[in-house]
Amino acid sequence: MGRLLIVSNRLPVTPELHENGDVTFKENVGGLATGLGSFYKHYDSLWIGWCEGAACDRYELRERLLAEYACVPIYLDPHDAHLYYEGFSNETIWPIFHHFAQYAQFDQETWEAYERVNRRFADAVVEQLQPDDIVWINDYHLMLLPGMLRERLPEVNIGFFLHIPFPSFEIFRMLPWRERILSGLLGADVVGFHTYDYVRHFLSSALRLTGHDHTLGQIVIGTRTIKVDAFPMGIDYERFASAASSPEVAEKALSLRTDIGDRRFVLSVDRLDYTKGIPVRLEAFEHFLAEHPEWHRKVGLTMVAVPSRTDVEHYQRLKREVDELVGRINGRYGTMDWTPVRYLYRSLPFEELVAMYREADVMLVTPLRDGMNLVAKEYVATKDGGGAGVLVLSELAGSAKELGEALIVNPFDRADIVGAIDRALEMPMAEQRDRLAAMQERLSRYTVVHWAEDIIEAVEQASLNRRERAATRLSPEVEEQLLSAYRTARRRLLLLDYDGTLVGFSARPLTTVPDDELKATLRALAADTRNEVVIVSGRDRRTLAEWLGELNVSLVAEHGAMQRWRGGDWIEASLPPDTWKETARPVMERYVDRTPGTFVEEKEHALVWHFRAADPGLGPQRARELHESLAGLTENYGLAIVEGHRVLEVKPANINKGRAALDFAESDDWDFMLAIGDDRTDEDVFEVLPRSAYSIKVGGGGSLARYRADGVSDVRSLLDRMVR
Ligand code: ADQ
Repeated sequence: MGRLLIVSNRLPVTPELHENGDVTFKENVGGLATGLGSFYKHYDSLWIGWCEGAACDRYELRERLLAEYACVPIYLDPHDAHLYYEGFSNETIWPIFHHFAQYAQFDQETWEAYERVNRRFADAVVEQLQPDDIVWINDYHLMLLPGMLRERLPEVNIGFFLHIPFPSFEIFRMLPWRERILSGLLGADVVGFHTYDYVRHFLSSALRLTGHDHTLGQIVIGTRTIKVDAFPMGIDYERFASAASSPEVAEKALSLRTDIGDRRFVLSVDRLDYTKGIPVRLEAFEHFLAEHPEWHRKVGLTMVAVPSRTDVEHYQRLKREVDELVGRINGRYGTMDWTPVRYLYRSLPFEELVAMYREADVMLVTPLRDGMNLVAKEYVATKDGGGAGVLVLSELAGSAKELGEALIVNPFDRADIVGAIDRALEMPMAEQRDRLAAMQERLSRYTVVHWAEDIIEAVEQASLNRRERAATRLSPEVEEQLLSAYRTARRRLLLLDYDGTLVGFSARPLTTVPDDELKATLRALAADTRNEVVIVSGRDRRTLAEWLGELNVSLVAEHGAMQRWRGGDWIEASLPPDTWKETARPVMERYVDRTPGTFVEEKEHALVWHFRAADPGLGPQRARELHESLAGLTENYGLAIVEGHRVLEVKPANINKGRAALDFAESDDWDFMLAIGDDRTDEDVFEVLPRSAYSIKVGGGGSLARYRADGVSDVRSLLDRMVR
């Protein structure tokens, strides 16, 4: 593979301009930057991101960032940056994706800025990109970027990872720009989330809004396959585990202990964000003190809150609320020598943070919703080497999925948190260590580097798959080869499926009448005496005769139950009587009543249940149930149940398109054969044809066909070229 291009909102370093004009660089702390810092320097990679601040637009800075940090800065117009970052990213996406819909702003102006900035990122990536590079895009600020890149460079390798939760469809649907965001994300080859719950939410939104279903997390769109999966982010475990025993940390821990005395030490550390559940946590601590006077003066909560998004109104309000709560608790319970809540509103240097983790007897991590929460993992890691302590963890943090040995709480349930604090303070040391050890085992294996490698490997695999598929693509070269074989042939057989191959789908099957252009193409093909054109369809004979009967082509109706050879009459296959319909019809009609948007189509020898217009989640589920309900019939009457594109068809088992195709294939000495089709029933045709035949599958998914076309328009343009 080529290089790795990491793209995120911010670069891992920030340039600082000093009064004397010098510029120095400060490494940013925080999940991705710190975790991947060492990793990305070892890879042949570049990091592309927004560079904020007065120093950024200085020309010589670009060169230094590139040479010293392998970073490519993007400069944004400050007004646009504000609308994109504080605006759309943090006032629309952040609240909606964390299920705080009541805080979300829907503002066309910030959306447009978000689009513009994503396009700026796309320009910057395209400028750097070389063939075979992997582009790894991070987080909610850049959700349109995968789609924008895909549009410009269809073959580019893209991984996307979302660090925050993906909301349930019922909340996601509120976003006026929901389709645009989904199609942006679906531009990637791999879309990653922290947990399987977010994967589920994403897949359900994709199905409901774009109609694309998935198989085992793979969505097929045209000839592209998108892998959607959970990759739980880890931490730089060693860094935290070893720091805990370093002399600097030991010194800080000692001075911390001197401050606290022999009181029990409860800690919480987060950005000051409304998703982190800080007020409920404080109230729970207040109630704990009210219910457990025996712990007064014996325990203290230290709450570290890092200032965050201070320009956004909801954050300012939260700040006031937290200040008041802390004041209230300390006013009510504090004494001359005991402050129940110590509140630090600032960021801490690494050693000081680790010293806090090391000393904390209880760590309270109770977000109302959190993509992962790395603080919980960092706390566990610093206890490696024999430390004790209890992690109280919200079930709504992604990390709860991996840290089952923590005391798991519902962060909205104050009483639950109160109970957990009590239990944590009373927990025997041996149990504390056992629980920590189990979590440490897991976290030390699945580190941040492991996580990053997993994502990159998934993108590499997707890229290999793409190359394999490209080999079977109906490329211009293959098309030329096919056309030249066609032109020199004397006897040619063309077996063409109708729906999904010559015309697109519609919720109502009777509306996909052939247009004049299609008829003209088929007429011209049929006019060539060297050609035998056969429409091989699942449709009933009346519709086929009405729509295509005037053309000089052969027709195969109901998957081969009836054939009308060019110039002849309809011939029926010998079939047992259709008495089975009397049993099957009422069963299918019951499903129509229970599933709005569905209907039964009756053909001469088949019954079809159509669910294209049904709820996209319910339709396939009911289809499976119906399949089960009808299963008994199939053996007794010699029937087959065939699943097509949003249809379930019951028909005689010994009838299939392959048999009909074979009748035509064996009727002459063809020196050119072409079969085109899009669904399962066309596979029977591909299967019976000799290897020398040209077979083309329309769309993605497994197939026996030799080649693939993206869609109906590719098929039509190929046929047009044949008659030209
Ligand atoms: P955050 O919401 O920022 O991240 P979190 O995962 O806890 O939340 O990461 C915070 C990071 O900042 C930690 O590495 C922590 O050490 C550091 N930090 C916190 N308080 C600090 C302090 N006072 N001083 C110094 N450093 C401090 C988003 C999502 C999360 C997801 C991460 C990573 O909201 O759900 O886990 O991205 O994907």
